[in-house]
Amino acid sequence: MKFSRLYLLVAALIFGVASLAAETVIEIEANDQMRFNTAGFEVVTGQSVTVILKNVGTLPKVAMGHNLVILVEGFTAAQFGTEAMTAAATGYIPVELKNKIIAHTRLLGPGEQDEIVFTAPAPGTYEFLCSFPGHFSLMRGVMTVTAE
Ligand SMILES: [Cu+2]
Repeated sequence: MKFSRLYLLVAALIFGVASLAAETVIEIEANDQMRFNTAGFEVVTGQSVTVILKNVGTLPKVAMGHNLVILVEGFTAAQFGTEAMTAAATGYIPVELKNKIIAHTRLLGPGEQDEIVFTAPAPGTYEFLCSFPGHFSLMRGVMTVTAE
């Protein structure tokens, strides 16, 4: 009896450590060539995900600002990017599309960075983009969420 209790305690401790390790941090760079340095990344459903976006360019924000917008499943970067072009007042995040967003950074000027934290949604593929006007044709990618 004592042994099995100890075993459960040890198992609980190991599981606790494993849960902490399930957090993941993704770093993505955006540059003056209108590119992210990755075409996508993979996370596990239910995981706490931190995405850090760094604008490593030097061009002014009004000419080459970048953000990162992760969309709900089934809504495409092209759909969002097209509508976002006219949403300058809200940092190219259209208010009417808030329900299509899982998470987004703010719009970054040169040398700036921002991070977003969210829980990885259900397994599937989720498009992300930079919604600065005209950037989505090159600045887009896919977040793949796998099962546990
Ligand atoms: Cu951009």
